Amino acid sequence: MLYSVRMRAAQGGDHAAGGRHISGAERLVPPGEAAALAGELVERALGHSRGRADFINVTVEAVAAQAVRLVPIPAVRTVAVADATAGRTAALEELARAGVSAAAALAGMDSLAALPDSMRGAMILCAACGRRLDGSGERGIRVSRMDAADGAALLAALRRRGLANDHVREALVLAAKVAAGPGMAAELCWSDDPEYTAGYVASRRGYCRFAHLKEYGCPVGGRVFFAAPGCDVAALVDYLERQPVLATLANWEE
Ligand code: WAQ
Ligand code: MG
Repeated sequence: MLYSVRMRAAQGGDHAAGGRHISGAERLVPPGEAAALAGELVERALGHSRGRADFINVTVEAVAAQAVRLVPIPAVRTVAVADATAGRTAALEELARAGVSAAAALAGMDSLAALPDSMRGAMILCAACGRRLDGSGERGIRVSRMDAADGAALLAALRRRGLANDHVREALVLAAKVAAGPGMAAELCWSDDPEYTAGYVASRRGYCRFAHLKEYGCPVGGRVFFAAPGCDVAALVDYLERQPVLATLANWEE
């Protein structure tokens, strides 16, 4: 038995009542780790650089071990870019290589860049025409019920690459789950933490990092999932929100 432990924090009340998104986290742990983790996530929410949370929701929910699916953590590449403008140009090129049309890639980039503030979840766009496919509005689709299969091994592997920080670890696990989704073509992401400018494009080509996808100090980040044309959006959303997933390093070369 595993427990899904998830936290979402907002300022100005519950997200559902219009509160501003501050922080969120998703983990999948053995019962013995759930209580300490819940406390850790509350602490994280209270100390977040996006601002002081006045609403924190922690959910702890059992997940049947036999329901868990294993997915591979994508290989990581880092593209050196001088600033956010260069990073976004390079990210558009990577999206094209992943099979996203130029129009859709630009629509995704523009949707993130135009957000007045960060959403709690992600937008799903058609990888061919760029149209928004999910009906979740300003909330976005929240990917949930995932973790690294072996957190210590992932941390060690990231350390060897000089990438051992929470942002990379959590983003890799999320990207692993998303990339394995039915009908998924690619993902575009940059952080909503004002001091963290990096972002990535993930696809079956791997996890391609860019040191800068936004300006330093900007509190607006987000995620766009590009779905292949003809994708069953309801099945994809159900997978993203509900399918328990552990991400493994199986395909990583050392
Ligand atoms: N499901 C869907 N969308 C999410 C989720 C989730 N579980 N978690 C975050 N988001 C969305 C939401 O709109 C956030 O505002 C946005 O993504 C950014 O989230 O290789 O730190 O947790 O150096 O701030 C990427 C680069 C860091 C890491 C990403 O994202 C690297 C990051 P954050
Ligand atoms: Mg953040």
